[in-house]
Parts: sequence; structure tokens; C-alpha cells
Amino acid sequence: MSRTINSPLSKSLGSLAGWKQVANAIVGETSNGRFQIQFYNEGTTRISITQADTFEDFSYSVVASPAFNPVVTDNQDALEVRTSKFILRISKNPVRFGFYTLDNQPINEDDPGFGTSWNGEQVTTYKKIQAGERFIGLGEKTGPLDRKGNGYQNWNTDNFAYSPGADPLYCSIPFYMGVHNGLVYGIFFDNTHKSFFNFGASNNRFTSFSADAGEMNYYFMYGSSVAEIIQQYTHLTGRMEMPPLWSIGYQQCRYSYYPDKEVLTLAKTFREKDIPADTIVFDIHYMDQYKIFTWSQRDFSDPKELLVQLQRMGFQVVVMCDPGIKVEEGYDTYDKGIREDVFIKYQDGTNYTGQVWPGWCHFPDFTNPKTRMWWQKQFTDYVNIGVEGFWNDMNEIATWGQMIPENIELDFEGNQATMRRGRNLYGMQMARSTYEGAKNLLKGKRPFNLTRSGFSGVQRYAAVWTGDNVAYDEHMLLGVRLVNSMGLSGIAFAGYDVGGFVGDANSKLFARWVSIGAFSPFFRGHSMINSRDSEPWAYGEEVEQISRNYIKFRYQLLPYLYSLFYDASTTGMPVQRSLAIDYTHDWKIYDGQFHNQFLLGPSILVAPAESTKEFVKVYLPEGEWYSLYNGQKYPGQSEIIVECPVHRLPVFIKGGAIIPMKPVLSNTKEVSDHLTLHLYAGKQDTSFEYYEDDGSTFQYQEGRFAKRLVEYRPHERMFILNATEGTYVSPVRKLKIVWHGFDATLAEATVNGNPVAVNNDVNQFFAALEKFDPFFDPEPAPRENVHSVEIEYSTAAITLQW
Ligand code: NBV
Repeated sequence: MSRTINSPLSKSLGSLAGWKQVANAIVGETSNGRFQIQFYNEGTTRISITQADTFEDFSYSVVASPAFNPVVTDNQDALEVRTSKFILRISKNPVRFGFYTLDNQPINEDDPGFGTSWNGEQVTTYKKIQAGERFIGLGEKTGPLDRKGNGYQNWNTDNFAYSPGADPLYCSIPFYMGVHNGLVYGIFFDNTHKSFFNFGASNNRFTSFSADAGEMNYYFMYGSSVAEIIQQYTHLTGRMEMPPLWSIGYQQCRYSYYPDKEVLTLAKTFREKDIPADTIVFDIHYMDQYKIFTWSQRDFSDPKELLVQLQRMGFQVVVMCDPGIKVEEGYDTYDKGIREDVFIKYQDGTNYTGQVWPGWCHFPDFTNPKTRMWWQKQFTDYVNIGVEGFWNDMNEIATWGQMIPENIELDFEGNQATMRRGRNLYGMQMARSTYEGAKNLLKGKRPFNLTRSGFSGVQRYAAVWTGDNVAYDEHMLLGVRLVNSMGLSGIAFAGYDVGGFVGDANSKLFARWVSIGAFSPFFRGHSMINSRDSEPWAYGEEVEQISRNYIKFRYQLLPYLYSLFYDASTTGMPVQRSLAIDYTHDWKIYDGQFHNQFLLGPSILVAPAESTKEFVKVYLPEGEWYSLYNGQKYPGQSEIIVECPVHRLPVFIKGGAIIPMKPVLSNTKEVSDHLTLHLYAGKQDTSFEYYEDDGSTFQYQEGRFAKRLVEYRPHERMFILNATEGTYVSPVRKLKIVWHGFDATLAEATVNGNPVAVNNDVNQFFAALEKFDPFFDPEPAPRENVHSVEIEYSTAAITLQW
């Protein structure tokens, strides 16, 4: 039997002394502290616990507000709060919180002995481990999909060339989900101090989350599926806006391409080699001695003209913006920063000075609205010459020595905080300043912003990439898992450096990486200074052809991908989805053999494999699956062994899938009037929301989009494109519908009741590779016999029946 803790060393909440309901909150006093409970919707509640007299009510992460007060029943031993989704029971002596389903199954309960307790300033909530419980999420964390048995720390860190088990990395997302007994719930611990999550590491009793200081302040979410919990979490912390279409094309980066001539040669080479690409990224060498907002006179003497030439070839640029401002009188940004007093300071009021690329630097206080306005002004010249993409690096903050002093103070929107509370937030506030500033300057056009560091809510301001990865197979697979985990944690737009940043990839590794990257939300090749060339053509003829094939496939997939981004912007669903989202209670997917697998959207299953492997074991969950290459059908809930030579990444399409695609173009600014809808035979009704807009402005927020629900009803042998909603005029004029996996006798069909000719067709997504080995004939390009019809596109409803 455990006893209530109340020793000089540790204290828990103690017993209930009283409670009351106030506007949108239930507040309680206990012998050792107080709590407050607020409801954000029927499935989401916030629990705040403090020893102070008042509750802190400030968050950079949460954008939602408490919505209602449910009825509280005061029973002898416990208070009971009931919504239409769950019951919260608060035992009175000692005060412990438990969450139950409406039929009283435990979802999540405090550890009876510890509950929420303090160890000095450190506050921890201890939860009982439920039978068979697994844990997923927590954002950019290494390790397995199921985090059971592991512990993690949130403390944003520049972790160069991190090892595959390293922790912490650059970004902190203190949100996870628990899965057990057919149930799933989420917990978001909104405390920005250094925090710790323990999922039964070094103990067999509890899971816990703690912070070095501040309040216990967590949100409990309950719903019927992982997707619903992600929706609730992103209701709290916000969702991304639509990215500019160009930013989801291929981006080419290196530390660094210079001078300007090299950039132009790079751009031309993409076009000459017929490899689609949209973006060239300028790393730190475009600047004059790494001074942000300057251009090197020697290497980039006419940036405006350079951008004009790149734009003519269909390229956008992304420029590096680090936070360190060189301390140098006469440097405009520095002088203005001093004049407007925008930098972070020690507690004695002097500006903090730390060393990074340009030498000794000051750092803007992005938690101060005044600084954010100043920061915006610095971008005017970029925007005036046509830059629409930005990259926030080193924002952990990374300085030489990697030990940013904790006595630095931040404005924190007037709340004042030291780096102990501010460090995990700095990167996100930098991303916010950049995104909001650029958005204001771009006058209606969408900026693209990429950040390395972040905190919960960062998805509102930037895509996130996984920093300085290393060129070897295990790291490649780790990157996939990091993106899966970030997707579970609200960050839909994420990716890794294709080819590996640190070290030299070999040809096979690069080929595999580019093929996996083609299915990643953010798709960018990048490599470090002094490493080998790492463009799609730098690894020889064969790898060039493989890269072309997969990059082209991504470009064909853009209508599907862009629709997934729309889903992310409206529901928070990630673009790249861990199998834990759709197949949560299938224990196979957590198996280390399969936990790198992911789905791109609802229907495309990718099974990443090491570049050294010729065969790989794949787990296909429930449903029916078709090979992307030749349409071969496989039953669901099966383990299969498939060939995976580097030119053939294992990819499977789910039966019932509806996948909009278009002809391959060299960049996203080129327009085609053709749309192909690929339909894969299935047994159950399915649907897909196909979405288009202008790809570059915010007018979609006023209804200037074209979206339509596409439905497949196998039992009625029907495929329906419901009428288009929205005022955007789609450029599509010709529609082709391709049936995959249907019986060979499919010969007759009607469109809106009128007969149409069904063609026996051959589908081929990938070009054949040329003959490279004199002793072996290359295998023929994978092809598949399909049926198709071609009709005029119309925004009115189209019903196809066969
Ligand atoms: O700006 C240089 C690099 C950049 O290429 C990389 O992507 C960042 O993660 N940056 C880190 C600074 C230092 C790298 C050693």
C-alpha cells in the first residue's frame, strides 16, 4: 500500500480541501497545491496543477480556448466530470486524476502513490502503465516507433552528425499517444522548460512526464482513433497553411553552391538532364562573411539578375537566415538592431554575445513583438528581388561551445522569462517571425519557411527537417522514422537531407535515398561542405536514371500530394503517415522489422529498405494491396518477401485507392490540362478529396479553390466525381480514369448514362533502365495491363459505371 508523499524532499498534491466552478473552469484546492480543469471540446481537457497562488495562463503553442464547463458530480470519494466522450474522476484523498470510457474502462490513470508531485522545483505527473500499453509520438525523437521502455529529454540541441539513438535533437514536441486495449488517448504537456518523458524506462511501474520548473500543465485527449487525436492536438496547437506548390517539388541544396555561375549551371543541368526540380537553396556562402541580409559582392554581385534568370528556368530560391547578427559597427542590420534594442540580454541588461559563423554575434529576441516587427523589415530586400523561401538554421540557439547561458532573459510577450523557460521556444519564435514577416511583405503570396528547431505549434510557421544526418543506411531509415513520428505529432511538412548531410554517400545509398525521399513531404537533396558532389547525376549514369524515375514519379503524384497537404491544413493529418495511424491496434506494425514502413496519404504504402538489400520483408496490413510496378495483388495481414534492388523501392497501393496524377512536367509552374485518376479494385466504399488551387496565394482561404469528393462504390460498380466546390477554375480539361486490378472482361461503361469506349491499356509509371552491365540484360520496364476511359473533364458531377 502506498502512502501519500509529503516529505521535505518530495510532495504530491495531497487531499482535496475544496472545489468550485468558475467561468469555463473547475478549480480545486488541495493540502499541497491547487488544480484547474478546463474543457476545449468533448474530447479534450486541460489539467493545470501548481503550488503557486495563481495559474499561469500563457502559451505560445495553444491557439484554442476553453469552450464549456461540464457537469460535476460530487461523490463521497471522488468528483466525477462527464462529457459525451469520457469520464474524468478525481479522487479526493489523495487527489489523483483518472480518465475512463463511458462504460468505465480505464483510459489513463495517475499512479496512485505519486499522482502529480514535486521534487524541489521539478514537477512530475506519474501515470500507471495499462496492460499492454504502447506509446507513440513525441516528435523528432530517435528510437523505435513504440517508445515503451525508453526515456527522452526535451532540450533543443544542435546535435551535429547525431548517432541513431541520440537524444535530444533540434525540436521538442511534448505530445504523445498511448495505445492499449483497443483505446487511444493523447497527452500534450505544455511546459517549455527542460522536460523528461519516461515510458517505463528503468522501472516497471509508471510512465511520467516532468519539467525542471513551471506548472504541471497538460492536455488529455480522447477519441476513437489516432487520426482523431491528431485532429484534437492540432485543434489545440494549430495547423499549417497551404504551402506554395513549388515548395513540395524537388529542392536542391548543398553547403554551399557558389558563385552565381555555379548556381546557374546547376539549374541548367536539371533542365538539360530532364530531371524535374523547383528550388535551389542558398546556404551560408551567398552572404558577405556570413552576415545575414547581405550578399557576397564577389560571388553574387547581382542577385536580382540571378533570380530573374533562375525564374526564367522555373526555379525558386530559398535563402539561409541564421539568427546570429554579427557585432560590427557599420553593418546595417547590427546598427539598426542596436538602435531598436532588439537583442536578447543577460539579466544585468547587457546584450548577450555568442560566437557563430560570422564571429561574435547578438541574437534577436523573437519573443518580443517589437523584435518581430524589426525582423520583418530586414526581409524587404530579399522580397523585393523575388525571394519567397527562407531557411532558419542554428536556432536552438547553436553557438560555438553549445552552452547558451541560462541567465539570458527573454521578453516572452511581456511575461519575462530566462533561457530555462525560453530555450525550447526560441527556434519556433524565430520561425514565426520569419513566416509572419515574409507573409506580410509578400502581399498575398505564400512564403515557404524551413526550420531546424521548433516546439509544439511550429507547424503553423514552417516545415521542419531533421538536421545534420549522416550518409549511411541506418541513418536513412532513422530519418523516415523521425518524419513518421513528427507526422504523429502535428508536423505534417517534414523531411530529411536526401543523400545524407555528413559524409559521402555511395551510389546505391543515394539511389535508395532519393527513391524514399520522393515519397517524403519535404523533398530536398543536401550535403555538407567538403563532401562529394551529391546531385542526382553525381553518382553515375544508372543512379541518374533511377533518380529521374523517382523524381518524375513524385511530380506525377503532385495532385495527390497537394490534396494531402490540404488535408493537413484542415485536419492536421500528416502527409507521411506512420502505420500506427490507420492500423493502430495491429501489433505487427510496431515490430522493429516493419516500423519504418509508412503510408503516403491513405493509400500508398512505402517499405523503405537498406540500399544493401536485394530482398526485404514487408508487412501488408488489413485490406488488399497491389504492387506499384506491375499491379501484382497481395492479400492484407500478410508478411511478404519482395525484391528490392536499388531501382525498385517496395511500394504498394491499397485496394480501393483513388490516386489523382498528372503528366510529368519539369517544374510545378508548368501547367497541364490532363488529369488521370487511378482506381484500384477494392471491396469497400472509399473516397478521396481531390483539391486544387492557384498554388501560390492565400485566396483559397476565401473560397478560391476547386475541391471535389471522388467516390468509389465497388458493389454498385460506380465511380463518382461529385460536383466541384469553390471558385477556382481548374486548368484540367481531359480526364482519364484507369482501372487497376479489375477483371479482364471489363468492356462496357457509361459516363452519366452514356456509353463510353473502355480501352485495354498498359500502364507504366517508370521508364526502363538502360543496359549498364554487359553480361546482363536489363529487366524490362515494369508494366501492368489495365483498363481506361478518356473523357472531357467537367466540374459538374461525373458518374462512371461499368
Ligand atoms: O549552414 C551550414 C549548415 C547547413 O548546411 C546544415 O543543413 C545545417 O543543419 N548548418 C547546419 C551549419 C553547420 C553545419 C556544420
